Amino acid sequence: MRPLGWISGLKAGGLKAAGLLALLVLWGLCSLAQVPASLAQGLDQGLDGGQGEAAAESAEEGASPGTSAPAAPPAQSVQPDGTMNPAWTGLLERLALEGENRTALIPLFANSSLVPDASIMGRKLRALYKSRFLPKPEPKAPTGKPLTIYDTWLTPEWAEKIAAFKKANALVLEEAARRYGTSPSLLTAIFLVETHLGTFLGQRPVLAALANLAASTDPGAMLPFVAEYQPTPEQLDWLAGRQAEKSAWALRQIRFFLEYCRLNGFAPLSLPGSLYGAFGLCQFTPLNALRLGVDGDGDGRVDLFGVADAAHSMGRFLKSRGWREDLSYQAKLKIIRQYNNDLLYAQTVLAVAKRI
Ligand SMILES: [Ca+2]
Repeated sequence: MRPLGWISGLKAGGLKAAGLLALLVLWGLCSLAQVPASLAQGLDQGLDGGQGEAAAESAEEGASPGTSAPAAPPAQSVQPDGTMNPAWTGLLERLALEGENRTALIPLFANSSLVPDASIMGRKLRALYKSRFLPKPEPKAPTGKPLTIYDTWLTPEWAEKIAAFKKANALVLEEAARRYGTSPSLLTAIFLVETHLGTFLGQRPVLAALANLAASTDPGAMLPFVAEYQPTPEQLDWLAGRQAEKSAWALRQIRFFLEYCRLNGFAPLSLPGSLYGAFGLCQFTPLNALRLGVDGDGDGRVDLFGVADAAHSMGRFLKSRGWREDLSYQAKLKIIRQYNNDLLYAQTVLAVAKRI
């Protein structure tokens, strides 16, 4: 469930927006019995509000190629002197305090694809500031009329791509839909809006996004991102509090992500994700990948970049929230908004699902 994709997709369609998401539970390879006790406790603590964090994408994200397999991230050579950037030192200490093996993490964090980037937290805080303290502009179509859905996806070009996707994946979509009481069209609509049917999976490693969020603990470093709004001291205090929350959230997500990779045989730096560390066709947070991930194709691992596993996992989320095809429009809207709270997002998913 983020959003990497959908905001960026809207940007690609010439529109701007901000979005949110949310999810839960556990199965298949990812049973609690396989998860270390300290992590299992975190998994047990209810809804991952962070799905929304992951979904609040920046329109500054660009597209990356990819289909059912993860796109390879950019250069991953070890830094020239073979050492870890000091920007990660504090983060590794915190991860060690949480039970991670610091020595084992050093080679990972010495990888040059983990580039320190203050703008990841900075953009997040700027979006939060605007949402909290500035009037929210009403999304409008190019005609100037208020939007009721994002019609970016209802073009002949996308209709052709959607039809091809549904045809190519008909069996797995139908199986997942039958198992979880949803429809191939709804699953396809979510994949479309989230990641352009898996062709827009993120530009940086999941770990790079999460590491930068987690390592961002200095409020002073965030000032350049909100200075133009001339925040008051009280507003800056509020932002510092949010920054601390996001950092702690990202630290937990790093642990969930490393566990997801361990359980499913992925190299942590091989998986691309969104600006906020969501990944796969439906843009699950690492926590939700652990809790909801399903090995839909029975190959022994949960690969959320594959259509079968993503479809089953997404279906599982929908079923967990009470989805039935015979629900009213409003009831369906409510469930989709539990995945991504943005109203236009939910309206768009349902509108697309109805038409395809
Ligand atoms: Ca699988």
